[in-house]
Amino acid sequence: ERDLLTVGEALVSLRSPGPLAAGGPLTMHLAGAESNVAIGLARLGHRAAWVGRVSDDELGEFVLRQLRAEGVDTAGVRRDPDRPTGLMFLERRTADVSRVRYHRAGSAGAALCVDDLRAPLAAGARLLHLSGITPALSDSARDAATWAVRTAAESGIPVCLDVNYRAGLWSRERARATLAPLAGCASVIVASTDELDLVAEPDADENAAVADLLRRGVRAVLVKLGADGARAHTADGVRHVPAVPVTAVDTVGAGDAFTAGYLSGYLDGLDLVDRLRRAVALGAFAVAGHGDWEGLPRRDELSLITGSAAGTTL
Ligand code: KDG
Repeated sequence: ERDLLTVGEALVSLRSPGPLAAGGPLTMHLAGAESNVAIGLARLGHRAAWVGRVSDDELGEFVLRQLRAEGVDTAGVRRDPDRPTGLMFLERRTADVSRVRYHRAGSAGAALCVDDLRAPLAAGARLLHLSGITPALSDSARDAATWAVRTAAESGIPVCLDVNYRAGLWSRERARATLAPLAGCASVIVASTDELDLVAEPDADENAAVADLLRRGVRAVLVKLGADGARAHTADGVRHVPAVPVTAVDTVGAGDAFTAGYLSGYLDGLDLVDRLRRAVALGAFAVAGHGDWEGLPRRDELSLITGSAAGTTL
């Protein structure tokens, strides 16, 4: 059986080492929150599948080749002959500041619909993962994401929802109207502190949002704290783990790596704190290397940054 099914939009990311307006060389990479998570799990030896739509041209081919090279199952991917693969420009503006610009309106990924997901979901998986980016892409993608989450929950497949708010795609009010009801179907919610009120009441603080989510059946609420590590809230209370100290060179993809680490720990049957430790370890690998997912570890590399003693429990 498959361990993980993820649903989302994969993008081609074009990275510029300096100001975009000055031109110069760009490098081409695969990006996309859900495909990043799938790669993170595949690197650790789990059977991960990604579903979405890509263009029927060279860029769609590039996305598929990258995912296949990483061992991600792409059998359910639809090639769309009429729409382009979405682009993301990542511009390193200063050593510490990068800017993101999307060209994704009307993309193949945004044309995702319920029918694209029927067969992949019927094939089953131990977990379904989605981020709040997918329902923000279009009305049909919102319907597809909602259908997938509800169908998985009804058939007993635990759902992980990463809020992943993207201000360029929708307002906080629209995000909350879609994501708050969806969150009640999830087993795991991943959020940063400023995203929690998007899955609960407006202006809810962390404790109020967590109480609301746990009351609605969510089993674990994971709060990413960046360099301060992460907290997990469950019915048993709250646990915190510190971050793994590394030299951060690129924070894009860190949240997806964190989620992949947590889900890997879940699939391996680790307890909550060890899941969190694996989550922050993968987050550290992501920020310590360039690219969304390129620096993520294989299983035998987990101890590289955590020391061999910690590595044995990871
Ligand atoms: O989490 C990293 C993602 O933000 C990046 O890969 C692109 O999916 C993406 C998005 O929509 O921002």
